[in-house]
Amino acid sequence: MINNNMRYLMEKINNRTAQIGIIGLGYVGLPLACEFAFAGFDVWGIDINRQKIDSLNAGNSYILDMPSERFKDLVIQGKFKATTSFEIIEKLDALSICVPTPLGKSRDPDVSYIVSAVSEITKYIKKGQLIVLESTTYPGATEELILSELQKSDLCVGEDFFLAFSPERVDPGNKVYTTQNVPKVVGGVTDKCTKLATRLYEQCINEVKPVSSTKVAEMVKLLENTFRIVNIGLVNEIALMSNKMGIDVWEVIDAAATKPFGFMPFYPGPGLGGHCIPVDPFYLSWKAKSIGFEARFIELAGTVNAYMPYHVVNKITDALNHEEKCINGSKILILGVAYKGDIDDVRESPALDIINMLIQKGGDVSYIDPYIPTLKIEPYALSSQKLDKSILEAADCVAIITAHSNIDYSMVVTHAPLIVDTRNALKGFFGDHIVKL
Ligand code: SAJ
Repeated sequence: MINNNMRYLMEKINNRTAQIGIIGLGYVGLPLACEFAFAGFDVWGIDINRQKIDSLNAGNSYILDMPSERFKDLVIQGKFKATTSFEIIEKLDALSICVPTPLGKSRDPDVSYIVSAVSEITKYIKKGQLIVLESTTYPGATEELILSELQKSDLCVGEDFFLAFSPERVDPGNKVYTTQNVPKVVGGVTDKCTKLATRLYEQCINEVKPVSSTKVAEMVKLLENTFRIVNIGLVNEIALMSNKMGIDVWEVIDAAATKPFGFMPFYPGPGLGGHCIPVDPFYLSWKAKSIGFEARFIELAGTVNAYMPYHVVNKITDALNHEEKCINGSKILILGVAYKGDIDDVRESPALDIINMLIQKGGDVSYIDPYIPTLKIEPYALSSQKLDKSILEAADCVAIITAHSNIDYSMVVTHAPLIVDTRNALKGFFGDHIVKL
């Protein structure tokens, strides 16, 4: 039975007069806020970082996927406003939480950002509001961390307020799949919660997939990213085996990828970076462990992927050794340090571990990455060099760790005396001075 709260909110969603709030204005929250604003809603962005708020209110976007040219019109039209004050929640009808969910030092889930956002929401929550958690977390977290807190206010979920989980599926830097055209999974605590959250996202996202509960929605996201970490771990192990057998794993993968069904290519690399794949599956394995279940695939994939930076350092050591050189005292130029190609993010990038190990072994290490002007690897601070033939010729070894598409690889092949290519960036180039993963 639909009550007045639901009817009233549904009406405001349908005529797009609902006031929308997004907590956390990062690579997930800001594009989502903009999609609601482009759809005609008035949107408030809430973030604790004053610098971000000031930049956004000045019409400047710091997210590559949301260029300022598009963003600033929303600010000029007054459709998007940003604030550090959570008090605005009192004026909102719907609220999405898009805060980070990293791993703590002991690689356990760190849900502190969700907890602090919820503690603010409980101060200002009012009847009739819809709250959606988007941050990736373990199955059960929406109810354990949010529902339990909000119910302390004597408000009844599904009647007085509505609560759902909807996993973010943002692929930073992806020009084809954007917030608007990637199907959105939504699961509510009650049917009414699911219906309201589904209707809300339908206003700005092309396809919305309702599921029966928050736990199903939470598990959908974890399956998606566990699928990746396990398959990346598998292909890294195949690469290690192929290496020992003298087989070109890249040729193997390309040939296997001709199979039109039942196969999906993944590629070996120097390790696993980013804030999703190396993190999300460990939310699942942590929760599984808490109920006495060992998620062996996740743990094994983690072990294999964590070994890859060491394997790359061994490849560099062997390549230099072949030239009767050693790491100690050699000029080693790292090409690409972001965690994946064509983005400006170094979080968990394997390049950080590789550079640290090479410096520890006495290597004279420099790097080039057009997306990353400076790099801090305690206690070292490095700056990106400019790619030219002199820096290539001066290096004892060039290691391609991230394959940005805007690098002139023919210059690299022509002028670098020795190259360790961990990404098959030099596919189609040949030479005895090229060593592949
Ligand atoms: N990687 C490999 N081999 C591969 C694929 C990735 O070594 O075959 C490495 C990358 O170099 C990177 C790490 O794994 O260091 C993660 O790469 P990713 O392609 O999974 O990129 P992410 O971390 O940006 O993952 C995001 C995820 N999006 C969300 O969680 C919403 C993921 O679900 C997407 O599938 C992925 O983008 C994507 O497909 O690009």
